[in-house]
Amino acid sequence: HPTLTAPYAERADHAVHPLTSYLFRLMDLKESNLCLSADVQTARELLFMADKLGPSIVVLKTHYDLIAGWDYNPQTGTGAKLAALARKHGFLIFEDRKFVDIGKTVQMQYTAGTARIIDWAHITNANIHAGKDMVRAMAEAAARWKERIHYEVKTSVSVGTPVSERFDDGEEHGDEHSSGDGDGRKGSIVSITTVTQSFEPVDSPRLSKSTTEGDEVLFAGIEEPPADRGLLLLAQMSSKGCLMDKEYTQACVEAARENRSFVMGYVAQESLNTAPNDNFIHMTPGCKLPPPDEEENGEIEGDGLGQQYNTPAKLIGVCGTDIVIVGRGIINNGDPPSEAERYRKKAWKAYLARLE
Ligand code: BMP
Repeated sequence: HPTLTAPYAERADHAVHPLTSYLFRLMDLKESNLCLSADVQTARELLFMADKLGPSIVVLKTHYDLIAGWDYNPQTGTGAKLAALARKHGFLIFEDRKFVDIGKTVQMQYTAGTARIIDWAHITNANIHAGKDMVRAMAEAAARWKERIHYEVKTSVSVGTPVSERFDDGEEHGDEHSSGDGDGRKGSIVSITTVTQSFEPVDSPRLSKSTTEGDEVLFAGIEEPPADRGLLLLAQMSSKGCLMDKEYTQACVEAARENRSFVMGYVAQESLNTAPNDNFIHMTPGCKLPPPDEEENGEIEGDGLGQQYNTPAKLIGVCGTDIVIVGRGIINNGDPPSEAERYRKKAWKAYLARLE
């Protein structure tokens, strides 16, 4: 596994995908390899958690379809608000949608419909059981999305202008949007703001590297993420009795290598970087720490519904993942921001130990 002992900063320099490169740099800068799985009940709680825990994390993982009161308005809704918090604190948004269908359907689910995931989620993921062509379909959709963003920036049309007035490329841009807060405006692309607005620097001792370079305000020494979208392949799962076999996982590895400009890496339980030039990023759920007063080498109990847990030390240090994904371990704690810091420190320590 060629990437196990390479520092994240070094892997940033060699990453094919611009967003992977950005994420590795963000990890290095924030000294964090923690992703929060923000599986809370309401949009209000989601935004609260994103704001409070933002300084500790590099990725915020959502399941938009389990959030009550998700506001679909492209300019003022939950996706737009999350995107603003992502800019404020410097983290990427990962919608854990686990797309699985024929390519055409997946393209539509990814870019249109109610949630318009592509507009606010930097990263999403796919289960390739239906065949790897669907990865190419999503890559094409993301490339079209990027072209629109570039066009938007070049012509500096203001945010909030109806898409139908901004583009004349014969594509449907979801102008039928009706589930927002009803301000009568037609749909527009939330992520335009990602490109045109600047970060609000955050006051935190660990993130004291905020600087201004030229006209650009840099958050914690890093610019805004590139206007790219990335995909993680769901190669292995944490749940008991998971039916994803070795052959399926290997098919994910092949699909990743064939789509390096769109696939950032994997959701998996171990490192799948086996070839010398593999530099994919790995994110791993099923992560929990024992309470602070208990021994860390003890078993961590599952949730009784099939979820199985490992510690950050094992997942990062032994299994070789890059980012641990933690949900209930943090959210169900009485003090989520402190608990997130406890996880961040443990996971970062495991990474530093791996480098030695
Ligand atoms: P928790 O840490 O509370 O067990 O949450 C884990 C999160 O990661 C959930 O959002 C779940 O959907 C997701 N997940 C997982 O648990 N195992 C996988 O293999 C893939 C996942 O996306």
